Amino acid sequence: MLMVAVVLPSMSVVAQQKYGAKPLEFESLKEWKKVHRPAILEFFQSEVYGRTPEKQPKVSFEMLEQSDKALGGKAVRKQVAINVEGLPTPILLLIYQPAEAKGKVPAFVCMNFKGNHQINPDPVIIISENAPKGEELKGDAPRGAAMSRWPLEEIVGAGYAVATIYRGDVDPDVDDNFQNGIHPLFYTEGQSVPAADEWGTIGAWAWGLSRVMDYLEKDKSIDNKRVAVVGHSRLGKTSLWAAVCDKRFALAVSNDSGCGGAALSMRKMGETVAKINKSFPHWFCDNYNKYNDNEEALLVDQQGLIALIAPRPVYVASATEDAWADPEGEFLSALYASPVYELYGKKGLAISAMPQPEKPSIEGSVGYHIRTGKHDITLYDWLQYIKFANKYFK
Ligand code: GTR
Repeated sequence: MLMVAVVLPSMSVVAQQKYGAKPLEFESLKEWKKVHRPAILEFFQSEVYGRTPEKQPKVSFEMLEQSDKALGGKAVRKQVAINVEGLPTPILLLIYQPAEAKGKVPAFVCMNFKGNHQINPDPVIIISENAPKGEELKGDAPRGAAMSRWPLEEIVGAGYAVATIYRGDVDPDVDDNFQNGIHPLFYTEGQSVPAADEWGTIGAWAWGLSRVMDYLEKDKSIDNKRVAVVGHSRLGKTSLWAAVCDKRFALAVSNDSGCGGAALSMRKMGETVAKINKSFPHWFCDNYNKYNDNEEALLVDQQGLIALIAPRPVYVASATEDAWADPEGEFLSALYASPVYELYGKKGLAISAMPQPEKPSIEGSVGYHIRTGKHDITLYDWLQYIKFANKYFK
């Protein structure tokens, strides 16, 4: 997870280069690795999501609860406190994994929006102190309200573990000037907010996903070489960034991630950089504001983010009624990252034009589908991710 400052071998070449919103075509894998990859990584670290500080707090794990009779006996449930030194409350990790498994199982790591208890009505799920309560629930049933987004029986039935944490346990999704959540733990003496090139909330969430990976590495029933990171919408932006920051994620899925996720920004369709920075000033680093109504100044568009994950497989998904996330921009990003996969000898996206709804493309290392319907993550989406993951993990 440590992001070491990069010394760029050919800074002058890079400085003159603008990668834009185009296919990322380079001469050789060597050139990609030596020149372009470091420049693009540096750009996303310093101008978009912000750097993750190097100094790390102490993290420990505590098993709070365990049962092999979850989901009607189909699953083992584990609840683990991820204790971060200095953080007032633990990051609560909830895992469901197949009850009957021969050997270690692969896993999907996925952050949730409103608390672990919203993914399933299972009454034993511990409710985080940070989860929305009373009024803030806006009529949602407190337990199992997001169940449609978490088809646990299908995922566990397919032989996968699901490991989830609540975003608010890592960093609250509000513009609090970075006074709560994990940011203050990283401030150096005299510092009270992140510097312009330091992480915002998406960077913090990605850091949290890496702590889940730390736990999974210690859990002997999980195969830590077969862990996919999945996220929907703002958490899809986060899953892509988490996969860039942490190579232990062997596969990444971005579901309807839109602006600042998979979608190309320079198209200015749906949500734009200016709009996202205005509505969510805490998601990205301060430097990202330079690109408000100034997308052409970006060194590279969001296809660069996907390319940074290569050669590990990535799946990008869209929904037909999700114009705000610019489905075509999400598709093009996957397409434009593909030449980098080819440098590694892999097939990128196997198609070159936007497919029909419900016609997924999973032949290459870059997968894509567009589903009929709204901005959401559904059973249909998950079934495609399972199929895609099976190609690499089974
Ligand atoms: C919207 C935001 C999107 C997306 C979405 C979500 O309000 O504009 O970028 O992140 O929220 O997370 O559901």
